[in-house]
Amino acid sequence: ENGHDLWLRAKHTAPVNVVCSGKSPTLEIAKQELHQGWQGKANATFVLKKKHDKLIKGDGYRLSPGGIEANTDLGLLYGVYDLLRRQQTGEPITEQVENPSYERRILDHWDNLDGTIERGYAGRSIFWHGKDSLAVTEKDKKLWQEYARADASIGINGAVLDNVNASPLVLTTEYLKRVRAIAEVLRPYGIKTYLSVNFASPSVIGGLKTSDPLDPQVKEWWKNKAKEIYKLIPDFGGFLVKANSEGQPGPQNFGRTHADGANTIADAVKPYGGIVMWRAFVYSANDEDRAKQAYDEFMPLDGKFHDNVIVQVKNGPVDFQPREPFSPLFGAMKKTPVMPELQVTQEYLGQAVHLVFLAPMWEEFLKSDTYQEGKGSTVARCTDGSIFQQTHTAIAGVANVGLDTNWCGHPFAQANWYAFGRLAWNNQLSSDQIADEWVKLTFKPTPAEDRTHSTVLPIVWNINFLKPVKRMMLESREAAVNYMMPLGLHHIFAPENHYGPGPWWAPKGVRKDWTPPYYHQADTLGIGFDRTENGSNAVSQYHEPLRSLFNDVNTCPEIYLLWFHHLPWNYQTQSGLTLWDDLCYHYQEGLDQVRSFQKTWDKAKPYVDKERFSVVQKKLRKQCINAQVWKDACLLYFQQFSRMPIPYNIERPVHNLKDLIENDMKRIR
Ligand code: BDP
Repeated sequence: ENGHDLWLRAKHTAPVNVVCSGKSPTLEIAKQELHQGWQGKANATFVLKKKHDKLIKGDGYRLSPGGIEANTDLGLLYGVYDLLRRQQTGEPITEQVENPSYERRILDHWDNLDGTIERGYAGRSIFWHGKDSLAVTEKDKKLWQEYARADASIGINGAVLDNVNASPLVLTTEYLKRVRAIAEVLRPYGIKTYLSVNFASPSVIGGLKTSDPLDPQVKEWWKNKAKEIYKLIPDFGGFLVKANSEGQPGPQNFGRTHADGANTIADAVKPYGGIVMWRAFVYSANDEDRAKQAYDEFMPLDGKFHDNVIVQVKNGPVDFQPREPFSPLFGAMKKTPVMPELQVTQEYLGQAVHLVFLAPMWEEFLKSDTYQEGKGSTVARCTDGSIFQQTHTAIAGVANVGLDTNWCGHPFAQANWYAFGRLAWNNQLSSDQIADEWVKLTFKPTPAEDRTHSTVLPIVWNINFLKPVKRMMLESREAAVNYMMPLGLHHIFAPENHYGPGPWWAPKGVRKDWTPPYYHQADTLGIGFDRTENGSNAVSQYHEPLRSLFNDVNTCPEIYLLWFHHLPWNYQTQSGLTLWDDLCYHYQEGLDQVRSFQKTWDKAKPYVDKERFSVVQKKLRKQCINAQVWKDACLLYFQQFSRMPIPYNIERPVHNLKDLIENDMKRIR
């Protein structure tokens, strides 16, 4: 068992008679999946039928015990995956219509053309192996097909094939040919290809004197490029752009706005139905609170973007932290469609070492109420078209997929890929439901399978494996928050690799907003970033009643306390403890939680294959060691300012601060 099969493990158990009159590569896949995965009544007849039905939207479908109806072939395929999932997990198959929450459900691969992956922790790229390996091999195609199948099985219908820090080369003909080959494999599974593009491409590879988006030659260049691409890939999805952010070129280099830049590129793909996803991840090295900058730059442009542009916004206002409040751009922009960008790869959440199930974080985000159009204006509703009229709706997840045999590095990181797809399809799903499905699909032994343990009664398996493992997953994100940055702390990571702690890291000459002390602001008087009206006033970017709620320390949710407030060490929290003591207890709690995960997993041993058992066991051990480092590093460092004792009923640190600072925290993995 090497984990390569992900959640797609249904073995042929019974013959089925599939009735389907249409013909297409997608329908062939649908039929094949049914034959190979059917677990219903033997020799039953199952009908796949294209039918125009007003209740079915986009690639949605109507599922019933005897068959599936959909408007599109892809809808039928999605219905088949749903049916097979229900057969495997034992969920009822009653008549129901399933429609996707978002039109575009996209994975962003931060894959560089040389095969490395920015923030990838599961090996090298499945798409790129460098400029000397642009020829497509059978091995490539097999892997892309497996990838496409996994995506389609959870409803993902788009893939951005290269890093947002984009190389202009991806738009040259030799690379585009490889993109075409990838697109051909992905197409029958309903996955459109997209590319991240470098804003300076017209001058870098086009030989133009400028990349000014208002220059007629530049406009012409983008139009011709789009024409070339659509000739190769008629269903090409469009472009993703990171501009004027972290050193990337953009329209501001030419005195133009984000809207000018986005519109020029959007106009080029418009005739072919393409879109531009323009990222709002911008912040410059100035005195303005970094958390405010995306809103400040983009709000004035609301309504200025052409209708095939979607502004892509990270869930939080800073950067994929273990916990952030939602970015105030959600809901605020009313005339411009906004799409959430989530990070599936765990850059700031333990990478491929820590077991952290991200669905609870995304659920918290999607269900956050922005109040923009009154109560109930959740981020989910502000982005899926149910509140604002939008020509396009979309959601993106930064992928955690690489060449590792098990795709994601950590067996449980597969659950985050799964969860992203499921939430993109249905943004109302609960984390509990997603974890339940994933654990059953990924680990449940079928009677036909020859596992080392004897046949496990489902009920025993449910009690001894499903329940505790699910509980561990559902608790794991809060555990990470507790041992890394509880009570609203954020971005106190070691630099660059963002894995271990580095609250002290602030060398001279480094941009302040790249150093942890900028974010925690600890001094002898207290800790936390003052974003109230008396501080940076970031609270003003939120709609009432949130603005006042966050602004007032007495009503600010404690999970965001130090995000919005700078408070004295002896400030009394809701628990009745001093802030310092409460912080200590949170760090201890996080560490204790990881220890309990180790026990949970050890107890699960009889119910899981040797291989995955041992991989996860080893990783949990590392996670525990690292959680201890996090706790000791943060408490010993902050204690220099609080000058208060660590509460005597929690464990003493086992490291010395000096050693921790001298040891390169980047390498604690
Ligand atoms: C940060 C990552 C960096 C990305 C950047 C982005 O550390 O590697 O390039 O986000 O999203 O979190 O553009």
